[in-house]
Amino acid sequence: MQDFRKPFPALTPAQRLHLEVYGYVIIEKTLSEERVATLLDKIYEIETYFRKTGDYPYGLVANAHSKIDPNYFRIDNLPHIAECFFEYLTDPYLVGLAQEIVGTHVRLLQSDAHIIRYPPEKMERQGYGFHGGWHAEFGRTTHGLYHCPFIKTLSNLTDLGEKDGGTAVIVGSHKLGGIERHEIIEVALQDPDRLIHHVVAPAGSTLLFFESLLHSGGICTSGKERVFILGGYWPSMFQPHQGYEPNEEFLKTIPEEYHPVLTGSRCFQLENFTRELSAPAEKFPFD
Ligand SMILES: O=C(O)CCC(=O)C(=O)O
Ligand SMILES: [Fe+2]
Repeated sequence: MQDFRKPFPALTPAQRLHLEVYGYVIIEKTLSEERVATLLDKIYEIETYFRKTGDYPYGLVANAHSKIDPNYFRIDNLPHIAECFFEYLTDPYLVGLAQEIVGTHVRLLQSDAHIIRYPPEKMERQGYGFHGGWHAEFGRTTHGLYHCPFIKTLSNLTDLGEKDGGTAVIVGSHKLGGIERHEIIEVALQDPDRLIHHVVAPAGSTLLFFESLLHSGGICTSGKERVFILGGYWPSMFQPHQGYEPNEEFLKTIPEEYHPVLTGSRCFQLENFTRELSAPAEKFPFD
């Protein structure tokens, strides 16, 4: 089976420990300024075209999750829409991170890009919308380290300061499968300064998290627009999420080695990617 090479371990020991304890880790500047600019241009170009014509360019199709509100534009199922999206979603380092924390070979189950520009008053009125908490019990532990089948890489394409509404997370909630979600949320809100963390990071950074972690869009009080792109990954033999099926025509145009991550063609021909906490990260980019 042809499959492109990814680093393993992709995380440094300190990054892996952060993820273990909090359920998320932020890796700063995973994307170069040039890649950030290219992604931003493409996402804005699609929005501008849509607002002008009421239609999507590049054969993009809306699914049940897509949004066209004046304050929120979201597009979905992206690998075949533009080269920069394909490169992002199949980036060997990002897929390496996904593979390491799922603990085996992964496939893409969802991909989306978001532009959020709510006025601050509306944001504050709406408050958090914590969700996730996705079956923490499905996780498994190897060498004392937790793996969840469903994980996300979420890269911010705009700089995120304290007031810019970066993703909010309830720290450590990724392992709290035995407690009702609403109870965890209510308790976390009793001491948000300690129990809720927000992404504050320069553009091009990546939030890596377990979907079992309770998370929400942050509350942006600065009025700054937030743009991000993300990939959701899970084991190869799982199905794509509805509306994110791979584009058959596009698959014919790309090298074979990219098929497994887009289609799950490895199915259950899986290896275990399990590490010890102190194992150093493999050098990446490769020599
Ligand atoms: O940062 C956000 O707005 C939340 C994103 C989110 O919920 C997700 O990617 O699953
Ligand atoms: Fe989410």
